[in-house]
Amino acid sequence: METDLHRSSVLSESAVLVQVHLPDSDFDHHDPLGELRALVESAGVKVAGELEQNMKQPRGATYLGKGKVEELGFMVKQLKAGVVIFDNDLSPSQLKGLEEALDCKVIDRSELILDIFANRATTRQAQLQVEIAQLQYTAPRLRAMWQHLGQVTGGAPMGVGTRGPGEQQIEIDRRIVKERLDRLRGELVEIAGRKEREVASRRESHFTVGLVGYTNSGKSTLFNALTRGGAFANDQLFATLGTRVEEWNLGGGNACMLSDTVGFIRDLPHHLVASFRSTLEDAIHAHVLLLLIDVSDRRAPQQLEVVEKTLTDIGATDQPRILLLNKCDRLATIRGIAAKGVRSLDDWRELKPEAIVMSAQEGTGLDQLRQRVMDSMRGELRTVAITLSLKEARTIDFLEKRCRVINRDYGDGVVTLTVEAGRRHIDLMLARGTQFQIDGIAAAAYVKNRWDAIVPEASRGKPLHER
Ligand SMILES: Nc1nc2c(ncn2[C@@H]2O[C@H](COP(=O)(O)OP(=O)(O)OP(=O)(O)O)[C@@H](O)[C@H]2O)c(=O)[nH]1
Ligand SMILES: [Mg+2]
Repeated sequence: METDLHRSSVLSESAVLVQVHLPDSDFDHHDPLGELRALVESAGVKVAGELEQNMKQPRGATYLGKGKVEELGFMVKQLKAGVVIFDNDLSPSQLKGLEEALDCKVIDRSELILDIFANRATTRQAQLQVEIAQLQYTAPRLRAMWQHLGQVTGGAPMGVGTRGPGEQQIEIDRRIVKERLDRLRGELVEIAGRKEREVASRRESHFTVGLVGYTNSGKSTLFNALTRGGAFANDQLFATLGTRVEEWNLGGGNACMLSDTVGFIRDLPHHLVASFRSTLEDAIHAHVLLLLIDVSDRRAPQQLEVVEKTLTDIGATDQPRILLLNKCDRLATIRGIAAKGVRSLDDWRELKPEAIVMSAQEGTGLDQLRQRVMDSMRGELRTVAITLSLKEARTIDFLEKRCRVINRDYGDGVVTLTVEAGRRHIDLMLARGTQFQIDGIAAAAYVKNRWDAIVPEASRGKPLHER
């Protein structure tokens, strides 16, 4: 089945950006249209002009007041803009009302994001996800369009219990949209199921680490610095839409699987969040999350909040998180950071003492990061006596290489190694199917009844994911 994405309705046009400041809106005072501008430029659209307006509340059919609409109409003509893009979310009828008044295409931030996703989706999964979100988003707009048609063609008056031609058309369109949605969802469920199994099996056989963060925070750059790379990193929002997984060699014979994925953004259209859930599967189930923020962005504190909230929304709450303060090199070059509203590194250190200060681009902080992930991976080290057959040469070799061996005691075809091991080492040996004993007890039973039951002194009282 061909995917019928609505590719780029705005590409190669120039746009006028509009932002309405409502009393409760949380905008960036230094550069209120900054993020929308970056999104628009990411979509390949030229910004022709910008308009801001303070309002107590939006006004009915055109969102803006009459005078502002006229001013905007004038700008559109003067600047020969092909599209008006609102930072605020507009209702289908407001979008339509504005389009009529301005005689120009009008879209809002959610639709722009959908557009960017539609243009960048390369995997079948991403394409399906975007089209589902688009259909869900466009369906209510179809309604507004047909209702309007009902009125202008002189159909029966619209009202409770009456049905104009528009109303009948809505029924037909709705059915078509619903059928297509059902088909796409069916296909996506299949792909998502496969993906879930893939993630689950990876998680069983490897220690998995997920990279998450706001869009453009440097995830793919870090991914490329830590693995053999291959992720597309670029100074644009939503450069990455799919998931990439590669081995990350942590040194000393230890490795984990690192995944890079789509970035988050504030007010992501909720259809998109829902349909992108399976792309985030790797992150949701990772053993550890690396949470990246771009400290050179003055909106970094708000972005961190968005990332934390999104992680809660998608259910990635059980694993430990390591906070990475990325692009620290830029703080040295941004002059007068306080004046620009950017937080200093000292502020960050005070606020988030556990975070790692780093630069993915220059490679600073990578050793510290490696060490922290290694610590998480090994878990608390405990001194245990492991007894196994001398025939288990590979496992003996594994223990000799990966753990500190304190004592070796050879007996009748068996060896007892007293080692400092973490839960992870034991899991790996169990996953290989090796038969062995820990402190004289069958390994699986030991793990269940002793290892997990006895919480080391230092971890008591901490929530499970922090142990
Ligand atoms: N100065 C500086 N630039 C960086 C650093 N890390 C990444 N960048 C730049 O930031 C931009 C975005 O980097 P990406 O790695 O694509 O960011 P991302 O988080 O993967 O972004 P999306 O996939 O779009 O969500 C690129 O131009 C990188 O070169 C850093 O430590 N310092
Ligand atoms: Mg990326």
